[in-house]
Amino acid sequence: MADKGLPVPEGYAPKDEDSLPAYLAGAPAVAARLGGAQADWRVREVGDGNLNLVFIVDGPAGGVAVKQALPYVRLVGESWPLPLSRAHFEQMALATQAKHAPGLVPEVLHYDETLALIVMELLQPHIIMRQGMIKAIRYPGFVEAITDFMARTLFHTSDLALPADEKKAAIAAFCGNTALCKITEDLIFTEPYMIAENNRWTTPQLDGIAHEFREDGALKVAVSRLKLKFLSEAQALLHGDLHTGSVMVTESDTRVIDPEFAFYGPMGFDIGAVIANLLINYFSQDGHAKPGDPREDYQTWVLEAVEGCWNEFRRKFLALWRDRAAGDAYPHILFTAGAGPEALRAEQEVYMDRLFADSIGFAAAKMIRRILGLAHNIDLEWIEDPGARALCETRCLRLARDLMVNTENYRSIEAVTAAARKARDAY
Ligand code: SR1
Ligand code: MG
Repeated sequence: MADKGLPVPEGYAPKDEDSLPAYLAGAPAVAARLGGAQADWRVREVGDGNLNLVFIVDGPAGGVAVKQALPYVRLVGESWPLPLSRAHFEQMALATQAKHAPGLVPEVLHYDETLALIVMELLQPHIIMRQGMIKAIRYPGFVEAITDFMARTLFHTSDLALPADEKKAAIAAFCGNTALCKITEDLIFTEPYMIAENNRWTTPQLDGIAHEFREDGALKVAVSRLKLKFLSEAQALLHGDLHTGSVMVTESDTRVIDPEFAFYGPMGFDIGAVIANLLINYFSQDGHAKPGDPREDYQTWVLEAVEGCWNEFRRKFLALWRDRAAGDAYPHILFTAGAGPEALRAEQEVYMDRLFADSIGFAAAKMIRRILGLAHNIDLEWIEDPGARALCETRCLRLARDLMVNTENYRSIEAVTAAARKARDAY
């Protein structure tokens, strides 16, 4: 038993910089990656996320990253218990993602279920994409990589690719990740629309809009429809937290990390997360621009990335559906002869339109939660002047509300980026 958070299994204890080397010395794949002897290894705790401990360990031959779950939410403290089992779901998700999207996730070198601890290859010289975007660094390979990741992981874990028995077994394997899903259900789909202890926003500047959103019946219905989808549509294995803080990049390499929120849910939730976080960055750039450091060209790049993310995802997903459909949905036998192929092509358009609408709705929910809810994005948080920050946030909130309530008005991703430009001019 630990003295903090939830009860933990016999043998669990959080590692620290002193105790980690001896432990890693007992993991052959890790010791080989580090090289030399235990005494040569340098350990730093670098976790700045909301939930876990993260260590970087350097040895004479190379480095590793170590992620260990705590029995509580690190951002809040021991008062918010959280099960260690999230590490179990994370390593299962990493294995599935590595199978379907090889080269786009970190290699897992070692996993310890009792310690809820995963050792991965150290991604070097990668940085968290969000931090690069705040400095207006472009990532020319991002759209290609993230759309590969989403198209492959979502398609190959869906009923379009899997026989029903395999799909149901996979749902069962992930359905215990309920505590992490509950965080999403509360923090994204519920609390930003009510008075809640966790909420915070730039005050007093956003007090009015926060109140307006709490009184907005149409918005509450729209977000509740999205919540119902999140609760009930087990379409595919989601990453579950696919924001730009879950992506590590160089200018030529992209890796998706941190799938501890993984579960079978609606595909649009992952796609929307990517779109939302790019749009948040787009609006934040006005708060980072300075004389001599204009950000308009970068904003153009960000909106092109938004468009690329949907358009390339759609093209790749449809190509997989054409070439690799082996699942029980849309049985081949019904669509091979006569009017079948044409009917299937028409249905694929309908399917993608529905997925687009879901993605835009989920994107909107994620934009709102990062401004009015508990966990904010440094894209906006690092704008020091509260007035400038509030202006960027207001534009983002106004767009998000329209995307969520009037989703049917947005028939293409270009309509979304045009509305983002308009929101920037209007407020
Ligand atoms: C209490 S956890 C808050 C947020 O951090 C994670 O990155 C997820 O986005 C979660 O909603
Ligand atoms: Mg994370």
